[in-house]
Amino acid sequence: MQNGRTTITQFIIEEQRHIAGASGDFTSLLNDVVTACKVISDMVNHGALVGVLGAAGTENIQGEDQKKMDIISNDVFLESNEWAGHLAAMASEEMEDIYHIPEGNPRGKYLLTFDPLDGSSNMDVNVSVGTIFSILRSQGDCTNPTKEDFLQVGSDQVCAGYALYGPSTMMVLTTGNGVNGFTLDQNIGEFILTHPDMIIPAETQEFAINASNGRHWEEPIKRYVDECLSGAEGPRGKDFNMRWIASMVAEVHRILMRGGIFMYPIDEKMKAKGLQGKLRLLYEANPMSFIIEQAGGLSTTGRERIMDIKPTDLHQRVPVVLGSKSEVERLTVYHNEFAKADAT
Ligand code: AHM
Ligand code: MG
Repeated sequence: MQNGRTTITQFIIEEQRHIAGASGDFTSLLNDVVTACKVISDMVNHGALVGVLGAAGTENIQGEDQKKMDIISNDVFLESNEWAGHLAAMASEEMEDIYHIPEGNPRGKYLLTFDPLDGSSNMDVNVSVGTIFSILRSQGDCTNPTKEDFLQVGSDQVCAGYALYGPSTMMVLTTGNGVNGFTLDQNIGEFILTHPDMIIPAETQEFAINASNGRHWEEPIKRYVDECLSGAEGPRGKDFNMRWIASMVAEVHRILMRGGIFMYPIDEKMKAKGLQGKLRLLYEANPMSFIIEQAGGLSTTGRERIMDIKPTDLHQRVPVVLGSKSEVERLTVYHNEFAKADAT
């Protein structure tokens, strides 16, 4: 406790006490992840003062330009988590192959996947960015892990979370027992429980999509967005609001706080390039899906539940439709109706 307030460490320790056979390994791992996020938060916060803005001049495995902070925050995550002996290996959006724990360091039973700085194109314009992570149990040999060990369905995640570097820095976590939010108290350097038992409001009148891709969308997405835009005079009978921050962490956080739906669907332009979607299953879609479902929402590709997908590749991409339950269900119905009409 901290002046009657619950710190994130205390919260995790108390949660783990209810789990039979918990050895303290997981608590300790999560502490290292939290430390990494605090370090990244500090750098994001100081921005130009510490020379971390701008492009790195390199590309990641997906052929995307890397920002300086993409590389720095990736290194911070590796350094914070490679020494304590809780992990068998790590995988990141910014690295082509899995990261092996250096020779001489102890190894453990968990795997860590992360997107160290999601929405990093927002860094240079001082808009919210975040870190997304997921913890899996290693299924194979802890001493000699392979890429295949990471290819687990999302429903097998042990823990998922994100840090949001916004007006305040927040950490939102699930270990499969609801979703809790913590705010970083900069004065004492601790995350404090400020948002217990987060639940996504069921009713919503807000949607989020990059509308500049509108001409490439599939019919079900076009129909859904058209109906929202028709407002009170249209089939939905109410006006909708729209947001697009281009920062998934900020977008998901808004949905947790006041409801809504977030869509990054597959479109004709992606299909022509042989892409399955924009967002990555292991580093973005699965952890966010775990959080959304634990907060009472739904997360799908439009066609199937994201956490049921058996990954075939470390950097696999998927379409993402997540948020308030009734809206995601409506989009699933539109996809099913479209598929039926297409088959006849
Ligand atoms: P990143 O991991 O390279 O930052 O890309 C993921 C981000 C998401 O945070 C966001 O939802 C999306 O890309 C925005 O894409 P776009 O610029 O096409 O709107
Ligand atoms: Mg990302």
